[in-house]
Amino acid sequence: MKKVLVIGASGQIGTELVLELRNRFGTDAVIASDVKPDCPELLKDGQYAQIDVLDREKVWNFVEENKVTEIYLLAALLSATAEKHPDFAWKLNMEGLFNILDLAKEKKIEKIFWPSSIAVFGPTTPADQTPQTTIMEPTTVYGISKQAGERWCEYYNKIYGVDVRSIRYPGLISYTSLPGGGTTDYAVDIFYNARKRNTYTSFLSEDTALPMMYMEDAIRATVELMEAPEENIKIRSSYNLAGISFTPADLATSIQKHQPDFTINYAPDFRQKIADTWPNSIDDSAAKTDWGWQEKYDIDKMVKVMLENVNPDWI
Ligand code: AKB
Repeated sequence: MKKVLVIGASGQIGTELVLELRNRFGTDAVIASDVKPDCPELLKDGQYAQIDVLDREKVWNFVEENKVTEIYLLAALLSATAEKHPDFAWKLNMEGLFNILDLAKEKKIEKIFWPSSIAVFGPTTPADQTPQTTIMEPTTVYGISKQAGERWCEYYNKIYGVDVRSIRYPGLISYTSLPGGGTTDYAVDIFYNARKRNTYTSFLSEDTALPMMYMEDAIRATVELMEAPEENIKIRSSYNLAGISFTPADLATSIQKHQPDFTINYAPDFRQKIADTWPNSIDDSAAKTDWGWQEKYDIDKMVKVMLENVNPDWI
């Protein structure tokens, strides 16, 4: 029987992923967990456990006691926070991954999802339509941890037969919970500020193009990848995934179609340096060929949904 454990369920991806998995496989089939003691409001209909992925013994006991078959490991420190806490970022992002990979190596679970990121690329990577396989010299702690993680995922698959699947997420845009600690977070903050103040000061410059994606597409991609037949998954490091590529100025123009008086200013901070090393756009033809990936949201469709749904009182 399928029993899914989502680790890091309180985060931006986790909340929506648990909702979608419960929708597809039933509430009882999906356990939400996070290091935080309290279950997020939206996930209170099902099982919740406080789990620190770094507590290997607790994770392993929990998995055995609850007969978990699949794990989605989302607990990680993102790019901006990782630069401030490099030691802890490395520990959480790497040790957390090993704790879960080893569970599958010992045949205690069947399948793992682990997210990588566009942060695996760096200043020497071709920035436009970045290919699946290319130069990867990341210069951030987060990017280095994700690149190392990719190599380990591929190794565990090749050497131990672990069924681990992964996506290089672009910046993700959603309204059910706030993102935390990423370089792409401006593309979420802007909507709260647009609704509350009709103005926004972007921490990235107006012409900084980055790959982004609306959360519904990202969640669908994640579940489609995990449900695809094992033989279709040819890439065991991580799949490139493209959605929408835009700059802060493009985003402001799209918002102005709904709020013509909306204004944007630019005050780049330390995150600009991180963004400057990341791709402008991504080639995701491998994901399309191998498991039939297709995005549904363009910038205008995403902007309309975000403006309609963000809660301005959250900021
Ligand atoms: C971040 O900005 O750190 C993340 C990512 C692109 O992985 N959103």
